[in-house]
Amino acid sequence: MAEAMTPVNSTFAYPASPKGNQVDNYHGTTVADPYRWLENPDSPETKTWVDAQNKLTFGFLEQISERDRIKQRLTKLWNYEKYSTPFKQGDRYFFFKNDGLQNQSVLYTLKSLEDQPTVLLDPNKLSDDGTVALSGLAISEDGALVAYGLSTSGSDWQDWKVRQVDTGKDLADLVQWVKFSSASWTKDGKGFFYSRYDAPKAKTKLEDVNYFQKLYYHRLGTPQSEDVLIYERPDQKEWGFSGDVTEDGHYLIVSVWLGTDTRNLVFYKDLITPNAPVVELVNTFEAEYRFIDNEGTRFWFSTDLNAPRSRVVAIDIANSDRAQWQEIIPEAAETLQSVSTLNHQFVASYLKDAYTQIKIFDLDGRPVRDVELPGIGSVGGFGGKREDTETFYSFTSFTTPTTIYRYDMVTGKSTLFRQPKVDFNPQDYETRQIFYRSKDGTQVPMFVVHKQGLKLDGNNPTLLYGYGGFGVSLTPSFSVSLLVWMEMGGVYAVPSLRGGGEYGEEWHQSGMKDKKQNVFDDFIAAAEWLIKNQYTSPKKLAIAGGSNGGLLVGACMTQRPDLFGAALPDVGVMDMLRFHKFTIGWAWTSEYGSPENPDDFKTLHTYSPLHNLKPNVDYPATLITTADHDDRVVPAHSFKFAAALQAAHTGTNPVLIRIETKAGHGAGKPTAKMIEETADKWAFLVKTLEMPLTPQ
Ligand code: X97
Repeated sequence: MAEAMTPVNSTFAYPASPKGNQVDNYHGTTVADPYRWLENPDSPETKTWVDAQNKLTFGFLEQISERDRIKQRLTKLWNYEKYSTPFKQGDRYFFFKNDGLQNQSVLYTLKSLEDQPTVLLDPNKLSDDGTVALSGLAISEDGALVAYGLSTSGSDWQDWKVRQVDTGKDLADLVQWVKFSSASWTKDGKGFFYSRYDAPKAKTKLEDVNYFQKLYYHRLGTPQSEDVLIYERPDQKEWGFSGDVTEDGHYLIVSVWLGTDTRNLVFYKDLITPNAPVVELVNTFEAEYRFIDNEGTRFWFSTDLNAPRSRVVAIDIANSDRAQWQEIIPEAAETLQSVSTLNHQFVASYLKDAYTQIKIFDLDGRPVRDVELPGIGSVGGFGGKREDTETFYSFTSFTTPTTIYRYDMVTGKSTLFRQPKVDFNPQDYETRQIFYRSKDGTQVPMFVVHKQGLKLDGNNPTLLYGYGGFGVSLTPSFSVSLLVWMEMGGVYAVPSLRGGGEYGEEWHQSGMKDKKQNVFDDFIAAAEWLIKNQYTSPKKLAIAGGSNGGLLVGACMTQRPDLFGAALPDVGVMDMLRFHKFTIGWAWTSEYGSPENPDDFKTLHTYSPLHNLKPNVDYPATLITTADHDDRVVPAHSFKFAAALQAAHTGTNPVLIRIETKAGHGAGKPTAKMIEETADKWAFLVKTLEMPLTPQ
């Protein structure tokens, strides 16, 4: 390792990040990787570096006088009762509720919705600091048993246990090394299907690659070592398997997934006929198939086969010849997102310009009605059994806290079920959806939210947030963090970038692999639109995103450092040449391409945030965030990017990294940590965007 150097500019003395001499040859191109040593999270050097970075970051944040006040306001507003949609299993209802500031939501059960609910599972009791989270749930057919997955400190790894609903007591069962899996009970309630990996080495379980997932059956009352292997493919290390028992209990649907590729295979196994084999129903990766339900041998799937915005087809497994497949609900102008069956009808959830529409069809695909929704927002729910006539859904928008409605499938009437009380007036805010043109002329929608009566004087602090990948859609939703940002005078803007799923698989593919630059161009064009239309100016404009959105922020700040005042890349993929070497990173090669492929390497090298920082550039004020147990996107991405940014950067803007402890990629993060993190980010923006704070 070379001599330790401490880059100093007029404000900050960054921790020493010694440069090693690692150089790699990619298809004839040599690429230096001086901070390779930061890939080892357990070395004394990395630990010292992390401590020093956090010391500098928190030292900076603590000096921001508004930080405490922001935290107080967040805490006050966050403290309201939050309900999930209730769901029914056997003769019971279940739902989640968070009192307000509880670190984790609590699972309740009750026999009738008028009864007093009883606590079934309170994750807050499982740790002192809320770092054990419920990350999976499956209830047996009769509602008597609950299989539940627990994740510790934000890791993707899960332990599954089983609780008796009547007694609230756990059985002795313990199922370990589960990841990227749900659980599905056999109808007799004697056990459940789940997927797992081989046990990793304890020391490197947060970094080691995950290959060879296997599908198992766990029989209640037996040790995991006796679980029955249902399916594995030693010849296909990348295949993953998810097992779902059909509502009639007759079949196990085995969906084969290949990383984050949207295309999958579909196999099934007859659970009634003893020793029935796993049968291949769809055995080429050419489209996405999502099982909806079945009536005997007639299986319904939603699929994007020859329909990028998706449609519903019926396949008779007794005669599964493709020529015999029937189209039930054709592709529409809107994008089909999910389908369930209730009251012997299909409930189909669509996205129109990134907001939800719900349509009901009969089982032959004839339209029945549209569900009238309270506004432009996002809807979840519509769970239940095929014969149920009662169901529940949630509605949220940028200014509507998640509200729960009961829906009667027979009358088509919605009735308010749970209305949260949050201390703000939605009328004080306005949401617009505008459409702008990206670099190549593509029209992109963007939600813009802010206080009513905003002055378009080019001077408003603005937070531009994006994701842009994996077919993931960003749809309107309420958050206290956003509300507090707007209370401080902030504008919030969310474009529906290419790479997302808002307009179906074509939209997704137009932001993938060698078209990834389209995503960054869309984000940059969004920034330029906000500036041109007098919302803000570069000095007042911050960009934020997490995970694939952290990559987005990293790529855009390296391409256009002049365009942004601040950047908040959270748990980002920053090293596009090595992402495939850790945990599940290889799964993203369907989206990004692979550094092992010469053409893909060229593309990746042109935008990889880590490899596109230039010396002596005045980068935007940057707060990189990550966490020590992030085993989805290992923190090494953020560590290496921070070291390289601090070395390359000139000027007085702070470029800092905040490393959270006992936390991961985001799922299951305790409320206390979320509030702290948001307070730190907003304080960072108040300081670096020089926001005039009006007292609250
Ligand atoms: C993942 O990396 C998830 C990794 C594991 N995984 C797959 N396919 C999923 C899954 O590789 O869980 C999947 C689930 C949701 C969305 C997409 C894929 C799977 C599919 C079917 C059955 C079982 C599992 N994801 C990406 C991520 O976290 C984005 C969405 C999920 N990234 C981090 C991408 C870059 C940064």
